Amino acid sequence: MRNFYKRITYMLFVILLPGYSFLNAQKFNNEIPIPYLMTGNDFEIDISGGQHNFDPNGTVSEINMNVPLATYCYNKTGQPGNEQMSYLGPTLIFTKDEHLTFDIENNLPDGANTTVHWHGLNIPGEMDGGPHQVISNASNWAPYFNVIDQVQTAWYHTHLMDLTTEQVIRGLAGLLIVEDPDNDPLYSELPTDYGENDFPIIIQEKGFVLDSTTTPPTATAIKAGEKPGNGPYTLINGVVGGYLNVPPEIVRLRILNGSPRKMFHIALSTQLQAPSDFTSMWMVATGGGYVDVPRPTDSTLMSVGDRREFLVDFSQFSDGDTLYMSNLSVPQDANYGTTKGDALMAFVVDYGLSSSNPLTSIPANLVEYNLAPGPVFQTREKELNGTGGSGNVWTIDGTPMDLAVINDTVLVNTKEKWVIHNATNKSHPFHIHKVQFQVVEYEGKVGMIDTTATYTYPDLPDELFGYKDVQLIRPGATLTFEARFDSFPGPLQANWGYMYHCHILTHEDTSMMHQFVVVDSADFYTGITSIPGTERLSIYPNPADDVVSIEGKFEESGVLRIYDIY
Ligand SMILES: [Cu+2]
Repeated sequence: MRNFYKRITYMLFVILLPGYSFLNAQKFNNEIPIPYLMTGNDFEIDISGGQHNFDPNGTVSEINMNVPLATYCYNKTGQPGNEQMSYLGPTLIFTKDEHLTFDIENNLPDGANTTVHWHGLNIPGEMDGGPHQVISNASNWAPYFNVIDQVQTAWYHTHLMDLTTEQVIRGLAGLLIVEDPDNDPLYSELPTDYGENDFPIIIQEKGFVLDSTTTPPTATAIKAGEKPGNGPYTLINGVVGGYLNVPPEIVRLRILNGSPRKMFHIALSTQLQAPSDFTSMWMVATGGGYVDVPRPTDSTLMSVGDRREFLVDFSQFSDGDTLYMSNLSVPQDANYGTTKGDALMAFVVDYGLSSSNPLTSIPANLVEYNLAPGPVFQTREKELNGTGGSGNVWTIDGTPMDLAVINDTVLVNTKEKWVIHNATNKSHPFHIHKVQFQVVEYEGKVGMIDTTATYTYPDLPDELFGYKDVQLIRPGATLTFEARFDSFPGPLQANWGYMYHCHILTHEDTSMMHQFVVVDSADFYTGITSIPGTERLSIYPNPADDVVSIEGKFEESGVLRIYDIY
């Protein structure tokens, strides 16, 4: 009976609005969930399967998605008022200079292993949560580290070798905010009332598998070219057709593109279709922290893995006004899939809402911004190689990812210059762990700019400005960045690798990844021998004063040199 009425409603709609295609009858009637906050020094995180309704109010009725689908999530239950968290995870607040401990339990179904990577943070390699730190099914991982990073919006997600795409699509990602209430003067100046004037916006492309299993394809299928679960629909914080009620104030949006593959070129407008009149968004932070001054823009290209924070002034609108966040066109070489509908979500201005301490004007200045100090100790050149399509082989420098191979050894507490050339015919978002880099030069097409040019710091377009750990590199372009590989309290853990890779997850899962270690001078000048767990080579005892044993499996010939450094 209910379906019957629905059908009647659509018929009326078509009759009343002739000329509208079905697609244009886009509805925004799922209020976007705001992931609950977890704060403190001890974090208990339970990773499990769940059932999640991505469309609780039947927005996308053309395929009837109003059904619960199998998901993965962090902390499904146990948080008062948030028992229904069944996709993504809570927003974690890390306080600068605090020591944090974690108890992370893997209770995923079907014996699945996983990892938890803290994307954006400078922490010891053993705590990084990359492919080396596998949390086996039905067991725990207890990382610990000090928060030394700048105030920023980061995120956490699975980084399981070959299976990151599948596990992110199932739901293993969440937002992470580094705060410093005591020492950050902007903490009291910018909106920080989470869920009231400071909103997380997690954008993800989504396809739906509506058969009886709802299971995405396997890693083998991904390598054969299948793109599981990515598709034309767009989730905001885990729902399609999302809307958010906002107070008539300047609010802060912390936007994360947590998609498996797709770039989003986002803009705000009161126009739903073919928007041309845009509302300014003032960029106040990139992934690694604040920029120098609020930078106004009509639109911004968010590549996979990117975070950006914006201020938007909703006080200029009337009660009940609706703004749409649209996805404008992206360059063809950065297009990894179409988008259904004209807009990703809606913002509804609600004069019944207000925050306790509203911001009334956009600040003139934020922070002082300079390149990291120190001379460049070493320059590295990398090339992104490969082609898509059948076989789907993407690499860095022509060599596929090998967990047993250390691709780069970096001397701790130095500044390096990395030069990354994209020799492929597609755009790739380059991501590096541990550091926040600063672009010093970029040659080629950039962001939405389709003409080739050379940009040198400080004359950079907004697309290249700020502290970053991800930068989209267009085909033929060369990115040059500087980064400090600084130490942190506690041991270096020099033989645990950090990843650098393309953040299109299907590319990462198909070999477009390498790893580096950060070592002290003894290891830097003599070389380190192995990465734990890969069992290619072991030397013991270390240090030794009499007998040294060397064990390992060798599949190729080479020279092994042993130095006495004392
Ligand atoms: Cu890529």
